[in-house]
Amino acid sequence: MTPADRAADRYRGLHGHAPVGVWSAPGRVNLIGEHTDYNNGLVLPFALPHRVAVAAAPRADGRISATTIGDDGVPQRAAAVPIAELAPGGVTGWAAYAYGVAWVLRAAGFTSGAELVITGDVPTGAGLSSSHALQCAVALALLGLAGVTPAAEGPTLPEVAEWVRRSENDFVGAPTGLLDQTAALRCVAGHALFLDIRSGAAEQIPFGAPVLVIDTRVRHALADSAYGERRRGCERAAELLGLPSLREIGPDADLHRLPGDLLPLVRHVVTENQRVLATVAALRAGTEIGPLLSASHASLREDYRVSCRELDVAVEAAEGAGALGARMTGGGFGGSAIAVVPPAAEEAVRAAVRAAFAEHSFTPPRLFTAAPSPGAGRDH
Ligand code: GAF
Repeated sequence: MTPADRAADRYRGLHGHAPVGVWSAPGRVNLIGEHTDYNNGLVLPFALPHRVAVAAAPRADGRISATTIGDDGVPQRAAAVPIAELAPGGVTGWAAYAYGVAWVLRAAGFTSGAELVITGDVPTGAGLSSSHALQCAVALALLGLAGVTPAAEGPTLPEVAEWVRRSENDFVGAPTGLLDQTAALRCVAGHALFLDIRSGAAEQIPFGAPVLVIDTRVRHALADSAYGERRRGCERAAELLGLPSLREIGPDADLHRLPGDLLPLVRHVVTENQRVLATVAALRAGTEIGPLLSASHASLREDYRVSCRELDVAVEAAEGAGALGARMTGGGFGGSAIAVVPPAAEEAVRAAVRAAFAEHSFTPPRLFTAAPSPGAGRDH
């Protein structure tokens, strides 16, 4: 059963009638372009086949209410709240992600109540953007109940991505960029999405090959605070250089004016944008992208310092067993790595990663291959 079918089925079971519709959105991996989005830079994500689905129907009382179905199948219901009364800090936990979207849509003029049932198969806490999949599916569901399909009429998908970012920054309180929402909303099957955050220009780059995803199954406590610190470091560096963002760094910029702790951050962002361009060029030319992925990982480990032992072990083991390239994907400090692996080496790479994790007494990793899959949309 797909997440969309399961959401519809569970909605019927919980509420005694069918939902008006079901909408879903995928998780993502970022092929390359890490920690560049909030620096106005370049990213290249693709959508996973795993999705979060939202079955929805209107409520006449102006309230939003949501139930999630956990991996164990047990429903967890968040209290119904009048949309007019939603305010940052007023809702915590998973419900903040869903209700924050209603809060931001209220400001855009969408104020009707809704009953939601949410379920999905995007691994949670794995750096694969399950929370953005949830937020984007909720956004499409709430707009869909109002009779609006983004792109066809009314708000565009980039506008919806911007709303979702605002709900995450201002309602949930996480200072993230635009990568994940845009990936969930705008990716298409068989392609990676080459996105320039500064200009908003987006191009679909054909990329059909599955990559190996290695979920390390750890997320270090440092992740959230370190993300904010890195972001503030980049903003401070741009300010010291007198630039609106690190994207505006030209070839003549005197980076040695920067304090020693900021220089490596800037070096990562500048070289990562260059690697995204080189990866897009390699995909177009049909040449190898693996070494660019490995160089990205080295830069995230040495300069940006957002990797961790488990991610490094995964990358080293994959490369040592025949992967053409590998890197952490997403924010870092745990979560997932990806590896580009020739089909003939896949079994050896999987075995090597498992063996390396066992040798270090890490929790066994979750391994799966994923090919670029469809973005968000209406299922029923
Ligand atoms: C997380 C954030 F949500 C994204 O905005 C992005 O910054 C990413 O980390 C790092 O590239 O997924």
